[in-house]
Amino acid sequence: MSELPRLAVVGHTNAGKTSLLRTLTRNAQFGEVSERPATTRHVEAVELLADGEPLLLMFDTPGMEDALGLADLMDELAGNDKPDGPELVERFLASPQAQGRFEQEAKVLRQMRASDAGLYVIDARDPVLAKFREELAILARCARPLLPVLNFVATPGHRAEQWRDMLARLGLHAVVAFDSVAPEIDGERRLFTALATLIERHRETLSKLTESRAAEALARLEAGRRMIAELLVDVAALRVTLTDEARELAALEALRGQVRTREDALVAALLELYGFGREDGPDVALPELAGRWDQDLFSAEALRDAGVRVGTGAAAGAAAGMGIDLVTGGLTLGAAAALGALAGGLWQTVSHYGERLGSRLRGFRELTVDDAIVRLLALRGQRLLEALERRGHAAVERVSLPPPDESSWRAGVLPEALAEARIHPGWSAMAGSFEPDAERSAAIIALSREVQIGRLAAKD
Ligand SMILES: Nc1nc2c(ncn2[C@@H]2O[C@H](COP(=O)(O)OP(=O)(O)O)[C@@H](O)[C@H]2O)c(=O)[nH]1
Ligand SMILES: [Mg+2]
Repeated sequence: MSELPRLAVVGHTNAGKTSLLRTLTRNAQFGEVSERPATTRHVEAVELLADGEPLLLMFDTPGMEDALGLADLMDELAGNDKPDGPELVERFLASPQAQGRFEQEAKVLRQMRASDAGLYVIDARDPVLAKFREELAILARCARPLLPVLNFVATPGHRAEQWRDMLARLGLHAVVAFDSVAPEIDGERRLFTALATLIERHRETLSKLTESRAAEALARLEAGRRMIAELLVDVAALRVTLTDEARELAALEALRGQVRTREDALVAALLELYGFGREDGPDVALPELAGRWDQDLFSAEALRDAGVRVGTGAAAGAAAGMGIDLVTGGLTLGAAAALGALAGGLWQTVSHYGERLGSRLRGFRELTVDDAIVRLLALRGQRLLEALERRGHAAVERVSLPPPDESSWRAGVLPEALAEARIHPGWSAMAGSFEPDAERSAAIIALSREVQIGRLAAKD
C-alpha cells in the first residue's frame, strides 16, 4: 500500500486539538483532555480508519505557548543571510533552545515538517491576538499547507467572523468550522474535502476516506433506527396472560419492569453503536443521560412532557402504562381504566372499585403494553438517536436530549407494522415464546423507516 497521508494537528494550548482527534477518531478515550494548559506534552499518532482500513495518520501535538518569544529567536537565528522558511526552521531545530525553552514548539515544527499538511485548531471564542498571527507565521515557515479549523463555534459569542477575516489577510482562505463537541452533521465531510484540495498528492485517498466514512455514518444511523424499531416490535408484540387473580398486580409490575429493562438495553446498545460509554458497560450507560431521561417510562409526566396524547377514556390506564387486551368479552373499558389505576398504586381507587373489579376480572385476561407507551418509547428512542448523531466524542457532559420536535409518533395512526406485531406474540424477544420469522424482520425494516431524525427529514 502506498504511504498514508500525514496530518499534524497543531495550535495554541487548549484550542481543542486533542478534542478534535477524539471526535474524528470516534474515540472518547484518545489522549488526555483538560482545561489546564499543556496536557499534551508529546506528539501522539493516531490512525483514521475507514472500513477498518487506515487511510490517514494524524498527529496530536503539544500546544504552542510562546510564539512571540520563538519569533524573536528565529529573527535572531536568521541573521543577515535571509534563509527561507524551512531553512530557518531547520536552523531553529538544530539550536540549543529547541531542546530547552522551546522544546514544545520544536516538537510541533518537527512534526509539521514531517507531515503533508497541518490542521490549525482555533478556539473561536478567543480574541484575535498578535500571538496567534505570530504562531501562524511560524507555522507557515514549515512550507506545509495549513487548514485552519474553527473550534468552539457552537458556543454563543464566538468570534468566527473576526478569525476568518484575519486568516484571509494572512492568505488562508480555506477555513472550516468544526466544533468538536457538537459537530455539524456534514462537518467531517467538509473538513476532509477542504484537506483534499490542499494535499493534491493524496487527493484520492482522502476522498476515499470521506466517502467510506460517510457510508459508515449512514449505516450506523440505519442500524440505530432498526434497533429502535426492534424494541417497538418487542414491546408491541408482548402479551402476558393473567391466570392468577391474586397476583395480577405483581404481574403488572413485572411487565413494566421488563419493558424498562428492554429500554435500558436499547440505550446501552445505541451508546455502544455510536462509540460512547462502551467501556462503562450497559449498567452504567443510563447515567450518561441527563435530564428528562430520568423520568420513569410509566409516569404520567413522561407522557405529558413528550406530548403524547392519551384518549380520555383510557387515561387512567394509559397513564399507568398498561392497556388491557380483551380475550374474553368480560371486560369493559371502565374496568380497564380501573385496573390501570390499580397498577398506578392508587389504592383509594382500588377500594372504590374493589368489589366490582374482582368479579369482573375473573377469567382469562391478557396484559399488553399500551399504545401510549409504545409512542413514548419511539419518541425517546428517536431523541436519543438524534442526540448521538450530533454528539462529538470530545463531549464530556452527559448526553442531553434535544427538545422534542414534531413527530408522527405523538398522535395519529400508528404504523401498520405495529398492528401486525400486536397479533404476533411470538415476535417479542421479551417473551418466552419468541419465534422470529421473516415477517418480523420485514416489520422491523418497515418500522425503522418511521424512526425519523432531523438529518433524514430532507431525504426520506
Ligand atoms: N464546549 C466545548 N469544549 C471544548 C471543545 N473543544 C475542546 N473543548 C474543551 O476545551 C478544553 C481543552 O481541550 P483540549 O482538547 O485538551 O485542547 P488541546 O490542548 O488543544 O489539546 C477541554 O476541557 C475540552 O473539553 C468544543 O468544541 N466545545
Ligand atoms: Mg491536547
